[in-house]
Amino acid sequence: MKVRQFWLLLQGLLLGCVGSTAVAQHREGDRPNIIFIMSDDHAFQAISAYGGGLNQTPNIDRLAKEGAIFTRGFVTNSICAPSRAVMLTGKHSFVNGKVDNRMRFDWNQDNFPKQLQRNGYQTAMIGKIHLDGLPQGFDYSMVLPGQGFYYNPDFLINGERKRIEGYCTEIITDAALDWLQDQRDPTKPFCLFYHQKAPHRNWQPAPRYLTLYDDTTFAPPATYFDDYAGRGTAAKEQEMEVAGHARWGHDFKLLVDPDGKPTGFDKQLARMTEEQRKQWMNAYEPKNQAFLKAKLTGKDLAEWKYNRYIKDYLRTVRSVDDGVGELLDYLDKTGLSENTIVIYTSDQGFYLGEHGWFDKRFMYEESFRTPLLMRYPNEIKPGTRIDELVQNLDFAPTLLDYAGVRIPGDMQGESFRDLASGRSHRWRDAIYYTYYEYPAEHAVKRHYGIRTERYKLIHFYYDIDEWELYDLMKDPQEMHNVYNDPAYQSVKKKMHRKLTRIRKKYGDSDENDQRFLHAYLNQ
Ligand code: SGN
Ligand code: CA
Repeated sequence: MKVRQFWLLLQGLLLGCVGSTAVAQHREGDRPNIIFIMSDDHAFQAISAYGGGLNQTPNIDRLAKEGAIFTRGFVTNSICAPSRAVMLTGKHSFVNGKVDNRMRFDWNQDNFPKQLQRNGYQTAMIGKIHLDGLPQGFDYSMVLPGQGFYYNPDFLINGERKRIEGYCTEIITDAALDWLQDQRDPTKPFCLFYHQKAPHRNWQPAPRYLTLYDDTTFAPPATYFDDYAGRGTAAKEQEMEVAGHARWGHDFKLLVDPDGKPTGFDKQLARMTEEQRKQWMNAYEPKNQAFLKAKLTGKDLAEWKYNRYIKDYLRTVRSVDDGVGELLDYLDKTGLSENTIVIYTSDQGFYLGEHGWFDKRFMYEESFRTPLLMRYPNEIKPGTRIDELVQNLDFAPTLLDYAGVRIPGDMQGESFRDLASGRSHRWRDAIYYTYYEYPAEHAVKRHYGIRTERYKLIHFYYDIDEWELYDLMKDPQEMHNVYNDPAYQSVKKKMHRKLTRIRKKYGDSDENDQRFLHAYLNQ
């Protein structure tokens, strides 16, 4: 029997049982299920499918092998909550209104899960969303309030607060599997948001991975000791250097600093159970004591800090990858793999020591770019590689397209469904970026800019007025601002023209920038 006939028969039987006309309109076999996996601050450099060489992520890599890897996936605003708002609405920050982490998000506006719901999908949101208020567009939500905790986190389950004992990444995976197994309505297609908090700062690993990489020494990236000489004020004045700004307790997990002063990290341990604390202390105290005894200085100290940072970061990534594996296994086991789109992405990229940094926010590549992998056996050939400039702005229209739902005219992104299937390679030649959260933690100045395949033009404003231009082909690490280089004057003019055009296309302006600045300074 053909698959389609089988589904029709099955739906007929179901209809007979439940007598619902809604089921007749939305046959499960017709429309794909969606599992939208997002982790928080997961750098593409820490996914082995991207070839970074740092770690192994065999489960996330499966999506690249069995589906598509996007080599130029970008965000529109490299910070958590705004990025999620863009992903939900398909609109730039200055249109959906959530321009920085502090501003309130208006859940009453339309979003793509609401559209899916209206069109017969069952929807659920499990994990980190970082947008306050009860999530709208979901039949079920189980979300971390704010940033959430790694150990024994609280959740808001359909709005009701409950503390769950265990490790955050594993709890979120279990909850996603439980939802698929027990709460899913098999007569409807589903869209599940499975969103991890990890590997967000402060990078606390799971009990089982506290000593992973203890026997490895990681060499910092080539630009770790960057002195920012080739760039302007913004790169120099940030506060996100691993060696200079990360904290002894919060980030490096020392109970006392090298001068013997308590760091306050014990307060974080207080959240753990007796057993968790014991395991933690057994794993960290020997390495902490060895560090304090060694009395490192200068370059050695900077390299130790990088190692403590990257190991904890990669340990948390390991649990994320495990969770993806469990989910993919579940889909295989239940026969759902074929008709389920699985997307893996992050709310933005992250610096893993490049330019000496952790955190994100900048329009420079490591934080502007974000991992993007997608599997959908019905349409995407295994081993597909996509180099076009796609953005998180495109998720909403793309997923609506797959679901057969009309894409609202006011969404600003575009469906990349045809790119993924190889049906067409007609695509945009430039993408637009904005960043607003300044003055704030990490001191990354306000900026906006445009990126084409080869060039990037950025304008930093508010307390400075500086332009930067990068030739990404000759200078992929963005070490040399060529804005004033005579050889680049015609490129510069062209990029300025493009920037003006793209700002107009999306409806952005200096007035917008001033309006959001005013709101920010007066909140
Ligand atoms: C916290 C972190 C910052 C991070 C922001 C935003 N500090 O404030 O390092 O930039 O979140 O991250 S911490 O002391 O709480 O660890 S975001 O991903 O939510 O935008
Ligand atoms: Ca984030």
